[in-house]
Amino acid sequence: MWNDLHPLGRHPTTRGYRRYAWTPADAECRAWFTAQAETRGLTHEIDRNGNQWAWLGDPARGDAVVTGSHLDSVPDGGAFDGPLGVVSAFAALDELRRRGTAFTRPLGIVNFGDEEGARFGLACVGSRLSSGQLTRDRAHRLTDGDGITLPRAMEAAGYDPDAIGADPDRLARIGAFVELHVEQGRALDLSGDAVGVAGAIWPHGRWRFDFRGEANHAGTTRLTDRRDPMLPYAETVLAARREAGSARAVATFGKVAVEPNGVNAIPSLVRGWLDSRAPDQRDLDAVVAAVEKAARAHADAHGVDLDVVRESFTPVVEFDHALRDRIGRILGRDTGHTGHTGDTGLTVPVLGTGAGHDAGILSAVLPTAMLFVRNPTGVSHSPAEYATEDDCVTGVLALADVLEGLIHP
Ligand code: HGY
Ligand code: MN
Ligand code: MN
Repeated sequence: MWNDLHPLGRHPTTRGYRRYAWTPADAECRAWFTAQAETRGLTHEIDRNGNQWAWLGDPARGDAVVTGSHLDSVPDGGAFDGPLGVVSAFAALDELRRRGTAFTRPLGIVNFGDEEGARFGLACVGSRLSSGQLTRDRAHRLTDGDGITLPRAMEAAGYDPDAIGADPDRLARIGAFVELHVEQGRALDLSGDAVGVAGAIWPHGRWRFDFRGEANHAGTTRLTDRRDPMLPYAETVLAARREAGSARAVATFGKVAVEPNGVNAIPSLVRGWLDSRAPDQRDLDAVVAAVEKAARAHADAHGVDLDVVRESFTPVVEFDHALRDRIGRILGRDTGHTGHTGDTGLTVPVLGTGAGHDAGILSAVLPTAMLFVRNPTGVSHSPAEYATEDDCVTGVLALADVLEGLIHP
């Protein structure tokens, strides 16, 4: 299963993945999902927002147990972020069938569309739309770097952009959603555990900084006559690192767009995207405000105009404690974890994370939980992202235990 998915959307030289929403690579991954569902005799459907569902049993009966994740990637992302959760979902179903589990509740497997927001800039579009956290109008205004809007991209892929929107009836059928995900950090490597449970997701967001200066000749324009937007941008990148370092936060300018982007031209416009995250809202607000303040001061000093637009934001997520603890007991009992017993009394590590997930978005409307699988280097959003096969198998068995425990409490 893994080997069938592995080559899809992988760049031949960087070896990273470029599985962006509504592109041919995305369609190939969707075809893979459909094939996996069909070989298992599962019914399958794509909902109005492009999320894919495979079902054992009739979801209309309600109280379904659902697991899965996403198949799209960041630019040159790794093989595990998202796909590990979807492959493990199908493998866990195979394991439950091997065990002879009686499925007294509908079991669903999901591939959420456009979780990374790599093309249109907003994370978790599929799950935000379905849970009513993103309106159709706002989604229709999303535009990629080539000026293609989300509706145009959906139509080109054969989907109806006017159908998108909240899907409360579908989500009301779900009793619990459990997402397995490769850890994007080293907590499990440091604790010596193969699997952990998510406690919370930090509040996090994306802000676009538009520095507008004056295009001019790089060779003939005196330094004093310049209004060069690259300078306040560069100083703001350093300010973001400084401000995050002085707070319990992270801040990254990982994407920049320069117009006209000529070697011998002073730019007219430099667009930089800030990704910032912190354990609590107060820290996050303080860091972003400080970065914006610094950016404005630097822009003024260079005679450059600045606009700051918040493009994506997710408040802190505290996963459902009852579901978390139930899963922790299932895992602690079955896997004999040597992990530390935190304040939850669980023997399985409970991890906070700065990474956003569909399980975080859906936690606003239904009980959700996450399992993390050890990532020996912690590296993610990179072709170097990795998890050992042994740990991935342990993750599948843990997910099977959890699903069985939820179906047969
Ligand atoms: O950016 C994130 O936290 C996630 O990978 N979408
Ligand atoms: Mn990711
Ligand atoms: Mn992910």
